[in-house]
Amino acid sequence: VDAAGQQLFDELIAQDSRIEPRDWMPEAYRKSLTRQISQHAHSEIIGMQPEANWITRAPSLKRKAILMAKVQDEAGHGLYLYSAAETLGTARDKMTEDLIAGKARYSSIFNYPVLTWADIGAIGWLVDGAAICNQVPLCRASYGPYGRAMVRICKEESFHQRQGFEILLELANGTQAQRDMAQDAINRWYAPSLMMFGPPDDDSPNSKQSMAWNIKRFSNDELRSRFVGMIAEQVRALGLTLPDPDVRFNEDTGRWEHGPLDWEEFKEVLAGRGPCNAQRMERRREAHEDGAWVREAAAAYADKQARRAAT
Ligand code: FAQ
Repeated sequence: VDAAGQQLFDELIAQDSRIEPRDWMPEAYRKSLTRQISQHAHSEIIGMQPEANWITRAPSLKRKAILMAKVQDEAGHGLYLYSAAETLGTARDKMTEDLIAGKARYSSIFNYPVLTWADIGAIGWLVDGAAICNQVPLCRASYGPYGRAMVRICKEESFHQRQGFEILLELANGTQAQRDMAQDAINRWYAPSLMMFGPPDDDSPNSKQSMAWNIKRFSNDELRSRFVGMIAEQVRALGLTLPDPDVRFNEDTGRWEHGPLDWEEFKEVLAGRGPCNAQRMERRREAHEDGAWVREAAAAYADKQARRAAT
């Protein structure tokens, strides 16, 4: 341990200042951040799949263009986050290898199937909504490159959320069949979106240390409760309902409450046994193999440029 480095690090954290890549930092801080940021990057990249599958089936040219732009935004977020993670010393190739090998985590939410067009609305509204709730506080994360990346990402996510809400609003104002389709999508995406915030506080091994390091600012349950309050209000504008009779604002605690979640299902999904885990991983591996020639060509080009510059 570098005693002077540790002291400076502790002071910066105590002042709620930022740690930058050049600064000394404890190995455990570096490791935990690399873990969280790389998982976040993988989620953005795997998260492209459920929506990309619907680009050809979007109901109009305008909807296709909007959905394509959203999926491209997710790719951008992924690349941005891999770059942030790389500043901690792990190469992007290594992170990708870990993902391909099935050794790395990505968000549980992307292992659920997207069955109808209304699901694209529900994903935008609920999944991007949960992402924003979780990520706005991360804009103040103590690690500079991560916090700064979050600022831009949150701006784009807000736009995605509006996009999803607007799809649901149009369906909610449509025929009975369209309203039913929207309600069904909300029913299926509600619980998985609440699980995006991670396990309950008493079962969240990383929270305490991450909060002490000013990476996380709120606990998993606190953020989940905020999100429930947000969607409980918004669902009324849709004239639809949340599939949870226990949602209520508790005047005494000042917090929103929800019914029990199936944490066994969450564990199954994390263990790789969710409805779409195998398909998502297979598709990601295929894309990696199919893209090999692009990486080789880019490397050959960089080599050529370097050789030219040297002569
Ligand atoms: N899925 O001790 P904690 C998006 C793991 S948004 C899978 O509470 P922590 C946008 C956790 O990693 C989605 N694994 O952990 C988009 C840990 O495992 P480990 C991505 C989960 O880190 C929208 C273990 O459980 N967002 O992509 C999940 O303190 C539409 C114990 O948990 C982020 O990644 C889960 N839901 O808190 C894209 C946000 N929850 O590593 C496309 C940044 C927990 O010890 C389309 N991340 N685990 O083996 C975070 O805020 C945190 O990492 C949490 C978890 C809150 C996810």
